[in-house]
Amino acid sequence: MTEPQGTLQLPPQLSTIAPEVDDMYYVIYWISVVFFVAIVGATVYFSWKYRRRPGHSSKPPGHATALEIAWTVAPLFLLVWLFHAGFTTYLHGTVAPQNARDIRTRAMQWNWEFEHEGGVIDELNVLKIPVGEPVRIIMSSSDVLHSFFIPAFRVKRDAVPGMYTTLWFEATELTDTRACETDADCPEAHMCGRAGECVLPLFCTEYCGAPQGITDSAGRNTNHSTMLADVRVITREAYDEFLELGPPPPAECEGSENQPACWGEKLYTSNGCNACHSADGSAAPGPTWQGLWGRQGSFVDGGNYVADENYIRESILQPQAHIVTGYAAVNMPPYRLSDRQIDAIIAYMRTLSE
Ligand code: HEC
Ligand SMILES: [Cu+2]
Repeated sequence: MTEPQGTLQLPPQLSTIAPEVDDMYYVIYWISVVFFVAIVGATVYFSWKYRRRPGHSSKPPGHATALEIAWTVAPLFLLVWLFHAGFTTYLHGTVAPQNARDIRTRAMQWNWEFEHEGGVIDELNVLKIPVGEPVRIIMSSSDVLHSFFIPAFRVKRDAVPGMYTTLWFEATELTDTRACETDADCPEAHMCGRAGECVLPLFCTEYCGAPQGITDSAGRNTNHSTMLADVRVITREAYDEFLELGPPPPAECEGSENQPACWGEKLYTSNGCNACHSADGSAAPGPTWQGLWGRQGSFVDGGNYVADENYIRESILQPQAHIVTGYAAVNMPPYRLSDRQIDAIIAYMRTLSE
């Protein structure tokens, strides 16, 4: 596999549409160079040829209709052709192929959230995509105008509050995820991502943020120029596995002695379970999770249960299947969590029953 090379002006072409976009760019670039040289050259030449000299007086030229028509019509053809070629490329980048994988993308100050098929929501600011498959990005914004830009793919479009915008691309190369400490350790057009591995950068190119260097209480950036996401092009197999298993445990839980429970506790708050379930036995709209694991209970429509793995799994995915006695007044919404995430929640619940 040869590394696609960038040029002095443009980064390497890592998507199927990149060559088409670059060709268009170079056509316009060279047309501009040719006209620039011709016009400036003629100006300089005529200024010298018809400079003021003693014994020469000006002889104003007459009117050359044929010449005037020629230099009006010739650029017209050129411009119409340029419009046609540019618009065709634009349409290629806009209309996604039928078999494209959908990724819902939510832009917010100052993060990117990606939701894949089946409702799998990845870690914030991490975009995983399969190589060699068209991917459609369906964007929305929850606050202000943002703009989605991946230079190596030559795609860019605004994320607008109150409407959906889409774009699509097909990545042609796996991301070289070698370990890194700074961007300089990574190949051309890559940056050193949050996991200490090289990734492709996804920028927000809209000025959507506060002044430099302001961070919120959680230490997150609140500055649009650092509203960066890591793009990782992975194999189809790895992508399918990701869709099935969901996102991996968060990095903060690495090295924790009960990693699944640590992850489960994070999911408890990040999914808002804590709004209805307490972890310490205190009263809440839903049953407390303290002592839930292994507890015996009854349903409003009769029947008893013991809270085991299958029961908890069903309670999360289809909460309305069985209603716990005493809790018929509040409806728990169904959650789309992966098996691994449910396992993590169960691991956390178990720590509340010890
Ligand atoms: C809007 C409030 C609400 C939210 C949010 C909520 N639940 Fe519930 N949950 C309930 C109520 C009410 C019940 C009891 C009625 C029932 O069985 O549906 C319940 C029941 C359960 C049960 C069975 C408890 C028992 O005592 O048998 C489990 C397990 C559960 N929820 C897990 C979760 C998880 C995991 C989340 C977050 C991903 C969550 N819930 C979010 C309201 C909520
Ligand atoms: Cu932004």
